[in-house]
Amino acid sequence: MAQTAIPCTVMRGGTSKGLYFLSRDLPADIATRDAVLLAAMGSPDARQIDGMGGAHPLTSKIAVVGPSTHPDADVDYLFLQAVVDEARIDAGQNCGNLLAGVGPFAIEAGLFAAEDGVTHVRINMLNTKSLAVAAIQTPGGKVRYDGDARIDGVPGTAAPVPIDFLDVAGSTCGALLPTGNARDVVQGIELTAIDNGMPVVVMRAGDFDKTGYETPEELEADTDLKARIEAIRLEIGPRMNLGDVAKKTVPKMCLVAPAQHGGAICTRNFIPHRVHEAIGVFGAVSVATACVTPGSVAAGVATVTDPQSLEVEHPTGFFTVAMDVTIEGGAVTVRRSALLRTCRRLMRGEVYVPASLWGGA
Ligand code: NQM
Repeated sequence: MAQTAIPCTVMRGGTSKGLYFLSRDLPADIATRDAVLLAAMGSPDARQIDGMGGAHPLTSKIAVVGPSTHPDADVDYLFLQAVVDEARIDAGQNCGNLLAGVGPFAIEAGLFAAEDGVTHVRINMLNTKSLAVAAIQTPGGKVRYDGDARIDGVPGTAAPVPIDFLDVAGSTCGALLPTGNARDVVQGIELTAIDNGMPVVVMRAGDFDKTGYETPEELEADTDLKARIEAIRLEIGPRMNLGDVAKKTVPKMCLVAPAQHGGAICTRNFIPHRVHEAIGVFGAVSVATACVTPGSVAAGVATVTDPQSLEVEHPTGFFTVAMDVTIEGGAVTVRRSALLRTCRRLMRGEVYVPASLWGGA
């Protein structure tokens, strides 16, 4: 079979892993691009055996990076989720984990010149039309991957990649509280629908007769629970301005319980059908925002000692979200949120797809 070779880098970004491409190396036509990316990943197939995907949503991710089309940014970043067992590339959500690798990838690819010391890369996140600033360690003008920063869900330590978000509130749903309420009731379950960078539905684990401290495997094995959560997701999705969400990866469905280890809140996050081993970046930012939103389901469960810095507990540790929020008359305004990630370049080379799909750039 004739094959087309496409330049590609594999990176761990935060607690996820994916393929990074320069936009100029992929087909411009979206249908052709998606067919090429599905072939590169090996989707649809539960094992993704004929491609690069890792058979889980967290390892079946793609970052497409190119020159900035925004006057205040240095590079464009488009996140694409390759659905593991369906022939579907989903551009309907952002990913703050792969985001951590975008700056290093752009510098290594020559898209953006590094400074000696720390290079601030301003990233135009195309999925949510919002901006992030990532600080990349670049001693001597070269990306440094090793360092002392530790994030839960990743073994060992690496160079810190602190990331700031300025304008992500309501970036997918049009409003921080897209239903207009801090609390709604759907199918008898009280919930908070929120979007501070990721559409998330927060519900009490106890309302499903769960502790909220189960492992992801235990929750995934409970088919009744999954069916109830999916039914709520399908009903609340359109009310969050997301339309029919049957074939979408948003909203994420988050079960919360009181913190167990001194954090603000404990989470188990359905993304939306598998349960996250940790929690997504914007998922954590959205849950943290819910914790400081008066009247929300999360606020009723959380212990918030410092609204500027919240520790979100998840199955493999903590996710710390720094926030600058003002709360006036029950309305929350998020000025800025920030967090720490790490990343590592794992491989650079060419990924092969059938030439029958695309002949190359
Ligand atoms: O919420 C998982 C991940 C994500 C997305 C998901 C993410 C985010 O952990 O910003 O990072 O919820 O799909 O990579």
